[in-house]
Amino acid sequence: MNLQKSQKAFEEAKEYIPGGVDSPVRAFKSVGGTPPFIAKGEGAFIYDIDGNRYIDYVQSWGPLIFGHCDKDIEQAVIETAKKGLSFGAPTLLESELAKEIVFLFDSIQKIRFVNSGTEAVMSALRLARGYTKKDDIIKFAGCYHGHSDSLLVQAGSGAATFGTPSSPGVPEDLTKHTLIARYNDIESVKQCFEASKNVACVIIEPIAGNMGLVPADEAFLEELRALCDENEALLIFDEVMSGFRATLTGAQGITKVKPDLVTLGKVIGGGMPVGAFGGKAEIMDMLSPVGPVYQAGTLSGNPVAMAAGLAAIRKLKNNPSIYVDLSKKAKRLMEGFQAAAKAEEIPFVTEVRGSMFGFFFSDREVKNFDDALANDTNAFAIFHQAMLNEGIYLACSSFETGFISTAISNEMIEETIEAAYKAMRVVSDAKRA
Ligand code: HOZ
Repeated sequence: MNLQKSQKAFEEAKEYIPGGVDSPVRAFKSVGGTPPFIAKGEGAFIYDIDGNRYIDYVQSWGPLIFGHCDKDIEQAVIETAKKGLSFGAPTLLESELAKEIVFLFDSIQKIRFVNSGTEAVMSALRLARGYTKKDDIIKFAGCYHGHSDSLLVQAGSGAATFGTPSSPGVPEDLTKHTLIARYNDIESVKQCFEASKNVACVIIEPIAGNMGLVPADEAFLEELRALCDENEALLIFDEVMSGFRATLTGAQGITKVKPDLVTLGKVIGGGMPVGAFGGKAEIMDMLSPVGPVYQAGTLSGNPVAMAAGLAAIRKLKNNPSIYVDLSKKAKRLMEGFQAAAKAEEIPFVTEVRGSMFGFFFSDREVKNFDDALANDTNAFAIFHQAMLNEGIYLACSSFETGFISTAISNEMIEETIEAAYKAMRVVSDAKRA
């Protein structure tokens, strides 16, 4: 594959931007090679500046559930942009999107929009602390909730990819309020509650998508809810990734457990930068200007992002069968990858939740961060590179998740599986060498 122009662009970018990227995993450091610089997207495909075409299973890390350049979203963006990009004043679009989300999610009575998942989670934490008048939080090793200080402890995603799950620059004075539990292990949560009587909230990705794809067990979530109630702590579901991805209502379309607060992002912006946090009215009304908990943002709820989000959410709401189709495709893809691994006798496990899929080069089921860390990241890197050579663009770390968009056809899934057979052969050859 010719990546000459991308190589040159990457070298130049490194002169001006740390590592040449604005978000670490994009540098391809853990899989090697040059990240293709993207020129454009179209439906299921992205094209790099050397003219290579790839089937895109990253989908901008989740938001693009309809693929690239969806006509309805594109039109909503263009029409809204023509009327002004931002006002820093209320618009009807904000209430319209809020209404759609409140209608869909039982656990959300009120919602506030921000600009990213990081901001949503950071604000939800402050709200939880302000509401409960307590300081400590419990998070799970391997869950990633954005890069705000309190949460960059034992974090997944890029932090796990680069082996720095806890970052320098985060004062110990802050992280001492973050207690770490083990995903899918209720005893570890009990221990945290025993260690602190000052827990404001437990935050969890109910479908973890940042240590690879690792769903929480139903019984675990139920016990977590009970523990939060017993200890008068709030339960926060971080559905930035799973919201509108796993089902129309994210993990909440699968589990019966109801959180007190929910964070959203990605799909609700239709590809524009958006985040949101919402929950019970009584808690949300603690926010300024109604209550004392301060939170603000100049570009929050900006009209273009709201319009893109509305177009995306309305399409999903009006076509709920989309999820059945996406899930079928994700399952077929993972069955195909599994068969390709088996053909080469490579230990391999897969997971699917709606349009989200994940896989590990591992001989055991992955239930938590320790299991995820034990996967063969070297095999993953070889597989990733081989798939890229076949024109298949997968997330460039085993601590991320893959996504199916409605633009991906059954034929493309079969083409991807064929590529996986070749790529598994490359992995197998490399292991024998
Ligand atoms: N770690 C992010 C996804 N979980 C990557 C975001 C990006 O690089 O755009």
